[in-house]
Amino acid sequence: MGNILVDLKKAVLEGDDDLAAELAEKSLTEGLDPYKIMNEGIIPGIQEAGELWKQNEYFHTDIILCAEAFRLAMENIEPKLSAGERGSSGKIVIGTVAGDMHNLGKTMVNATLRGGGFEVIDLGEDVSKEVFIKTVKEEKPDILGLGCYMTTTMLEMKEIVKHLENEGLRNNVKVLIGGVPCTQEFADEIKADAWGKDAFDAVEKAKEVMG
Ligand code: B12
Repeated sequence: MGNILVDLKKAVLEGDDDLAAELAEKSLTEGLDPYKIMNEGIIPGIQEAGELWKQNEYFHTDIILCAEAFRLAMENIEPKLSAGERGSSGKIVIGTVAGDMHNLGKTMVNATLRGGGFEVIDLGEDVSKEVFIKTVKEEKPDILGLGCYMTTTMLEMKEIVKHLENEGLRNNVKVLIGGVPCTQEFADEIKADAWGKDAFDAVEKAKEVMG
């Protein structure tokens, strides 16, 4: 019997969405831990696709197929990751900042946060600072999660923190940032409360800033 997670990684890497969805479901029926499926099957597939893109061996169209395979595989395991009691840890509004359409990392963070008992309101991608501010006012979340995946959209996070200050909301909400170009130094620089390195660290940091 071959290793199903190796096959799942390959399906994501090759952008075979039907197969990726099928293997994710099969891994669950075989009793594999959903976190293991995500960490050892789905994530390595998309990571390797990113590497191939960097080396100009994959093109934009290849990555789009990989992203779809990633999405369908995650769709199957997400309900199993989200086992925590909804809202027991706090409420978080999350979104990808303006000008940025990446969402795979955020999808995973949403799943682990829900698994950690957070109520998650996902505003989607390319979210303007006005929408973030309006939602903070309306939903009064404990945490505002900002995802940013390109160096070119990083400063948008600084703007959002500034706007929270200007609107007198900064003390009401913790700001948690994440995404490829983010670092702890950058979080400090823009006066965010914390930076989450990956989907698991996101939950740790969310719990930490909640005290
Ligand atoms: C997949 C991908 C795409 C897909 C996105 C599909 C989708 N639905 O998201 C497509 C093909 C559409 C795409 C488009 C583009 N992309 Co792109 N993309 C990638 C790629 C290969 C992988 C990103 C990814 O999903 N990684 C997997 C996830 C699981 O990892 P992650 O995002 O890091 O998330 C983890 C952590 O960061 C953290 N985390 C994530 N979010 C959050 C949020 C919070 C609050 C917290 C606490 C933690 C956290 O937890 C996650 C799980 O562990 C990266 C390369 C790379 N190395 O990242 C380039 C990359 C991000 N893209 C890049 C570029 C340039 C583009 C385009 C401009 C290309 C173009 N010329 O059209 C467009 C931009 C479109 C736009 N306006 O946004 C560049 C950015 C360079 C830069 N300036 O910084 C990268 C780095 C590639 C490169 N080396 O050049 N892209």
